[in-house]
This record gives sequence, C-alpha cells and structure tokens, in this order.
Amino acid sequence: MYHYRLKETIAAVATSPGSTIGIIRISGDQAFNIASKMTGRNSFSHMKAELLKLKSEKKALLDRCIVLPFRSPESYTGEDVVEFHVHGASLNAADILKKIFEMGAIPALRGEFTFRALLNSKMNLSEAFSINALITSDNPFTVELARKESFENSSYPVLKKFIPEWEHYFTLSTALIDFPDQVSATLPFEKIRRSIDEMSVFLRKMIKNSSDLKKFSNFSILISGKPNVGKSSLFNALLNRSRAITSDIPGTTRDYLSETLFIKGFPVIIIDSAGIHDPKAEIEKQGIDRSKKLIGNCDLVLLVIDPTRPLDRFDSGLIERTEGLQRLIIENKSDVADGFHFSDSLKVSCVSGNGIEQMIHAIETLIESAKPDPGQFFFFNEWQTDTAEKTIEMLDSLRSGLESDQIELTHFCIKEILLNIRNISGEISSFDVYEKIFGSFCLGK
Ligand SMILES: Nc1nc2c(ncn2[C@@H]2O[C@H](COP(=O)(O)OP(=O)(O)OP(=O)(O)O)[C@@H](O)[C@H]2O)c(=O)[nH]1
Ligand SMILES: [Mg+2]
Repeated sequence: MYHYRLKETIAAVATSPGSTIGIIRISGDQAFNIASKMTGRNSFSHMKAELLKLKSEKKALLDRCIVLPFRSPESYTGEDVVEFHVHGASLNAADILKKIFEMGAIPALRGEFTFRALLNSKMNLSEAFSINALITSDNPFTVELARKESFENSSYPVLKKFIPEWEHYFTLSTALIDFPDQVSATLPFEKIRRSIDEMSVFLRKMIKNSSDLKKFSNFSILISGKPNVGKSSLFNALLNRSRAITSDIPGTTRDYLSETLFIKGFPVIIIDSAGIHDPKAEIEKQGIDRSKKLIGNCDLVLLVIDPTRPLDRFDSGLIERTEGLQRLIIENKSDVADGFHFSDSLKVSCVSGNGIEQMIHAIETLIESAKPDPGQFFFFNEWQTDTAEKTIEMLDSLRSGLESDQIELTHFCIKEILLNIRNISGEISSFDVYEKIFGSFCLGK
C-alpha cells in the first residue's frame, strides 16, 4: 500500500497528544504549496525557521507557529518537507492537520515518512529499525545501542561485506545451470563451505545478542512461594507502595499482579503471584497453575520462604522447580525468626525493612550481569531476526546440497541466502516486506 501512495503528499502530527509543542510534518510535492497557502508566503528558504501565522483556506486564523522548510533532497524523507511547530499536540494540532488535508495532503500511515526516507536512500533498513527503537524504547541501554546503530551505522557495513562473495557464487551457479556446456569452472566448494561457516557464526551471534537484548529490555522478576510467606508484602516493599492486598489469611492473592519498577534506571516487570499449595477450589487452582507457569517464563525468581515455619513439601517443591533458574532465596519475617533454613539466603523483613536494601542490591547485580555487551551487533526488529534464522536454515541446506553435489539445490540456496542477506542489511526488499515492517512504526515517523 505504501508504494501506491508515493505521489501523494502526506501529513501527520509527529508528537504525542499532551505535548506542549505539536510538530506537524508534511512531506511530498505539495508540501511547499500547502505551506504557502497557509502562511501567505510565496517562497521559503531551506532550513530557515520563521515565526508565521497559519490560516485556513477560508482565511480563518489557526495559529502563530514556527515554520521549518526542508527542500528535497535535504530532508528526512528526501522529498520537500515542511514542519509546523504549533501550540500543543492535541486539539489545536489536530485541527490544523485537518486543514492541511483539506488542501490536498493525505494522512500519513505508520512509519510512512521513514519508508520514503528509505526509498530515497536517506537511510538503510537497519538504521530505520534502530531509529524506531530509539523512539519507542524506555530502556536506557537499548536507547544507547539504538543511537549507535542509527547514527554510527555499525552493523550495516559488517553485514554488507558478505554480499560480494555470495553474488559471485550466485553468478557462477547460475552459469553452471544455464550454460553447462560452456562453463568449464566448478564451484569453489571449500571457499563456499568457509563462507557458510563464517556467515552462520556471525548470524547466530547476532540472533543471540538480539535475544539477550530483548530479554534484558523485558526483564521480569517473579515473587514466588507458598501462601502467607509475605510475597505480596515484598512486592509492596519493592514498589514502595501498598499495591497488593496483604493479610494473614493464606491464599489472599488469587491471581498474579504485575507492575513496572525502575531498577538502576532500567524498567523491570515485577510480578506477585498466588501462593503455591494444594488448591481446594477450582478458582484457586487456576491461580496456582498460573503461578507455576510464570516460573518458567521469568528472568529471576525471588523464592520467598518463611523461617518461622518448618520447611514443607511446598517449599521443597519450589526449590526443586526453580533449580537451575536465576533465583534468590529470600527468608522473610526475619524480625520474628529464631533461626533460618538456609545459610546463603537473603534475610529480610517487610515489617522492619531490614535487609530490603541488600536484596535490591543483589537484584541490581543480577540485572547488570544480564546486560549484553554493548560492543556487539544487534537486530532491532523481529523481522530481521526471523530472516537471519531462515538464512541459517538455508546455509545448512546449502551445506547438504554441496555434499550431494546437487547443483539445482545449491543454486536455489545461494539465491535465497543472497536475497536474505541483502534484506537484512537493508539493501533491497520487496514492497510486501516493507509493509510488514513499517506497519509497526509510530505515526508521524
Ligand atoms: N512479622 C512479619 N510479618 C510479615 C512480614 N511480611 C509479611 N508479614 C505478614 O505475613 C502475612 C502474609 O503476608 P502476605 O504478604 O499477604 O503473604 P503472601 O505470601 O502474599 O500470601 P498469599 O497471597 O496468601 O500467598 C501478613 O499478615 C503480613 O503482615 C514480615 O517481614 N514480618
Ligand atoms: Mg499475596
């Protein structure tokens, strides 16, 4: 759909409602014309901001705002672009935008400005992805990496360097199929095998880095334990507010609760869950099943134990279940405990607050250790990761094709690998691919 609209002039508010300044962006052939009609100005100087009055077609005063023109190709999209920096990004901006549509622009789709920037070679696909991550991420580490990728463009040359050799293999295998009698050369098997290995290692590493980054960006901590050990009290202590209901009645928390907490500036999802025991009623069973499922899906378990009660089969069941996972054993109620079950547990009291600081410190250390190495390369979009996975499958098939000397299979795999690696590095893509990608972008970008 995006490519059918390339002749159209598009417009959108690029800032979110509620902002004090609303930036309306217009891009396309009609951008300057619309700006002239609204400001009464006949000409604009490239990148010279001016304070001007905006009027509707019927000459009704709309706003006095900063008008910032960019002449093609020196703009974000590569087309003529005009920005109006108006008062607020809510009703006033929406109303001015409506007037812009009345003058011939059409509403921009999600990511359509970036799509045009890509088509006009203002950026490549990996830059576009990282710019989207830069805009949407609330994790300072992801922002740091996205900045590097967007403006230093680090992974792009590394990915691109694979292309020439695969182009060569493609030309050679095509010639072997199309002109078998005229081509005396054979495929450089050893060299191809080395290229397969090199690219597999590189892509696998990038996929792993990207999955580590995703995990780190969505880091979740589950508070687990049997009933009445003080899970909800601990949840409240971490959030520093009384979010969950606590009581001395076992089974108070029926279903899980989650909140976002910032630890060392990183957003972390913290989950309070229903106490694990033998449920008596169906509704209790559902809550407990959910608690059990959460154990395998979180990045850190805070396993809460009550030292004032003997360890029972529920405690030991949970100790077993969380074995091998990232886990901290928390012995709560230290204010009333005579002794403890574990020497290496963290001893805390949600009542006195003792040990909470140390526990937060231990959590911080674990989160820090989950942080991927910023010197590595990352994908900022699922589509790139999926394509890299498909490429690895193709590389494996090619390895088998070479073993069995099947030139058709070899040729097909080389073609697919070349196409995928070009796609990932942002060199070419079909319009279908663009639609899938840009649909997840923000409006106005
Ligand atoms: N003395 C003492 N009591 C605590 C402490 N933490 C929690 N409690 C009490 O223990 C009882 C259970 O606390 P909750 O936080 O509701 O326990 P829970 O594990 O969420 O319980 P369920 O939701 O039923 O699984 C409440 O009466 C709390 O006041 C603590 O550090 N010291
Ligand atoms: Mg609870």
